[in-house]
Amino acid sequence: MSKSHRTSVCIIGAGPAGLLLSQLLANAGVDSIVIDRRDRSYIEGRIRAGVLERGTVDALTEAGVGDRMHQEGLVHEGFELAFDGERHRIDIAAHTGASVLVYGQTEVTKDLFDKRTAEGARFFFNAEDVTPEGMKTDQPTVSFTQNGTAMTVTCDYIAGCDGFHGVSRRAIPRDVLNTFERVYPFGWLGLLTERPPVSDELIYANHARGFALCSMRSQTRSRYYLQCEAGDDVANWSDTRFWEELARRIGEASAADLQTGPSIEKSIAPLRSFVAEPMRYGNLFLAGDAAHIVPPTGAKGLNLAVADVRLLSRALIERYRTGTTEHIGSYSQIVLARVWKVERFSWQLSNLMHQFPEHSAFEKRMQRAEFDYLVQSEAASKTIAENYVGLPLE
Ligand code: RFL
Ligand code: PHB
Repeated sequence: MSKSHRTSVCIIGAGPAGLLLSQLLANAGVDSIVIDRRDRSYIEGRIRAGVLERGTVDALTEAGVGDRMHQEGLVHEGFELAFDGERHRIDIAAHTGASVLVYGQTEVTKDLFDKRTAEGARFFFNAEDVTPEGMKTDQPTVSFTQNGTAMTVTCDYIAGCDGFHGVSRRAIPRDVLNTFERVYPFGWLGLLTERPPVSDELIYANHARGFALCSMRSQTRSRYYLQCEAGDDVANWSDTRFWEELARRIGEASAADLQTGPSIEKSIAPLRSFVAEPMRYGNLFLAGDAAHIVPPTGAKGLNLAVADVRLLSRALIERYRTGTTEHIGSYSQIVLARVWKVERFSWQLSNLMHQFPEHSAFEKRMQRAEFDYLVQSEAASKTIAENYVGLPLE
C-alpha cells in the first residue's frame, strides 16, 4: 500500500539548508514537507561548522531562530593567521565594520528543528530510497519508503538540500550537469573538548609539520583541527598524540596557554572543492552541499548553504505571491556567481595554510612570500577580512 501526500515545495534533506528553507517558506505562508534519510538526533549530533558570517546571522535572525544564537554566540572581530609559530591578527572589524559569530552548526540545527517542530512542520525521517521524479513536469514527485511503507509526495517544486552524497544532484541527467572538482591530498582531524579555548580568537596555523586550527564552541568548549594524511584513521590518533602534535604546530608560546583534556568527539573529514552546474533542472533546485563543497579552511560551507537558501526562498515566495517566475529562472546563474567567488577564497586560504606533499622548495618559498604579503599589506588583509566576514548576497 502506498501513502500519498501533497505540498508546494518538497525538501529533500533536513540539514541547515533544508531546515532554513522550510522555515523561510513557512514564514511566508508557503507549505513544505521535509524528508531525510536520518533522524533528528543523528542530524543534530553531527559536529561541523562553527563560524557564522554576518549574512548568515541576519538570515537566521530574520527567520525567527536567532534568540539563542544572539545570547550564546561569541562575537569575533578578528582572527589570527600564523606561519611557523609567528602570529598575525586580521582585524575584521577594522577592515569591514562587521564581525562574525562563533556558534556551532549543531546549535543552528537544533534551533531550526525546535521552531519547525513547534509550528507543526511535516517531517519524514529515516526515509529510504528517496527518489525525485518528474522534474520536467509541473507535478514532480518524491517517492520513498518509511518503516516498510511506500510514500509519495506530489509537489510544485523539489528542493535538493541533501548534501554532497544525496540523490538530488544525481537525478539531473549527466548530459545536463557539469561538475568541477579538486580533491586535496590531505584531511582534517577534528577534536572537541570541554576545556577553555587556547585564545579568544581563532588561530589558523601553517607549520612545516602541517596545518592546525584552534577554534571553539564557547568559553569552556574548544574545537581543534590538525591536517592529517588523506585516508588516515582516527584510531591512529590517541588524545595524547593529538595534543602533542597540536602543541608543536602552534609553537611554544601559544602552546603554553593550551588546556588539554579528554576528547568528546574526534573525526576525520576529507578536503574537497566541488561545484555542480546548473543548480536547477526543471522544477528541481539544488542548494547547499548538494551543489557545492568547499574545503573548511575559510569556514564557508554552512554560510554558502544559507546564502543559497535565502535566494531560493525569495524566488519561490515571489512565485507564490505574484506568479512571477523571473527569480526562479535566474536562481542558478545568480547563486553560482557567488559560489565561485567563495570557492576561490576557500581554495586560496587552503593553498596558503596547508603543507602540500608535492610542493617544491620554490613553491614553499612562494607560500611564505604570499603569507608575508597578506599580513603586511593593508589592502591584502582587507581582502581576506571582507571574504571572511562574507561577500554580499547579490
Ligand atoms: P548537510 O548538512 O550535509 O545536510 C544534508 C541532509 O540531507 C540528508 N540526506 C538525505 N536525505 C534523504 N535522502 C537522501 N538520499 C539523503 N542523502 C543525504 C542528510 O542526512 C542530511 O541531513 O547539507 P546542507 O544542509 O547543505 O549544509 C551544509 C553544511 O552542513 C556543510 O556545508 C558544512 O557543515 C561543511 N562542513 C564544514 N563547514 C564549515 O564551515 N566548517 C567546518 O568545520 C565544517 N566541517 C563540514 C565539516 C562538512 C562535513 N561533511 C559534509 C562530511 C565536516 C564534515 C565531516
Ligand atoms: C570550527 O570551529 O569547526 C571551524 C572554524 C573555522 C573553520 C573551520 C571550522 O575555518
